Amino acid sequence: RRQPPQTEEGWYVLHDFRSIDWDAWRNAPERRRERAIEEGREYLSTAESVADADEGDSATFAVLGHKADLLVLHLRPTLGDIDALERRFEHTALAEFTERADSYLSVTEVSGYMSQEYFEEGETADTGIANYIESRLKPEIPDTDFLSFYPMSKRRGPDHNWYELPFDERADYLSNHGEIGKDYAGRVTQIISGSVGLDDYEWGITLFGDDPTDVKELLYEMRFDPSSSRFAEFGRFLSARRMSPADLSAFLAG
Ligand code: 76R
Repeated sequence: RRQPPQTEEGWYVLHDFRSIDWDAWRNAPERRRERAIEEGREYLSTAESVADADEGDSATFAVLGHKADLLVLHLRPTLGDIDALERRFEHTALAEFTERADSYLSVTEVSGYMSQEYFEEGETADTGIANYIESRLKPEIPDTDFLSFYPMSKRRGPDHNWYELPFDERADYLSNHGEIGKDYAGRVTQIISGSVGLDDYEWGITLFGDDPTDVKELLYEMRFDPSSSRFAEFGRFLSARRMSPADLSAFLAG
């Protein structure tokens, strides 16, 4: 029997990618632009202070390349909270200058591969594990300069099918995978969120670091590890830099 790992879910995660209509922006009268900056800044700083919910986190990023211009990352306890944030943005004067470039919906997740005791003992699990689980389910967005986001799935091919492996084999793969990750502690932090049934791939991977080449080096090393080389299928990759809502005006002015 192929046993699924137990999982526990935490906050919902929305990666909200917007692109700016730069022609419309340049052609708009000064007053409209000022209102867009003011309402955009207000929206972003209110979201970042989590004024709309009891818990969660939000952060703003400037996206590199053609895929989008802005990324607003939201983590909230319910889908209702996420839905309200999406809608509230549409009602700002800034939204008049933006298009939806992309989006990704997922939920923070811990799986029972490494922490079987926690799932077996529940409430009585030792506080080390409980704290670890909590930090995965309710992550604070790390305060780093660089972000890399991509969705991924585990392969279901004729030769390599993740979902037909026995539990213990999957746990071994992930244990080796985790060892590689640990070498990058302090340089790369990740938020792994599950998206089965929520979006097109099975997980959203969001990596944070101050040096983009640390992220590149980690991913390259993982490509050679069997848990990625045999079983990983990737979607699109997006790179972004952290930006303060106060910098919106400079961002738009160029
Ligand atoms: O949480 C843990 O530290 C336990 C070990 C661990 C698990 C179970 C772990 C560690 N990961 C786990 C699960 Mn991971 N992870 C990815 C990617 O680009 C690629 O090749 C893959 C994308 C990265 C970069 C990454 C980083 N991991 C998973 C799963 C779920 C599998 C399932 O449930 O079936 C996916 C999809 C996935 C993908 N992982 C780590 C990292 C890093 C940096 C670590 C070390 C974490 C630390 O020590 O803090």
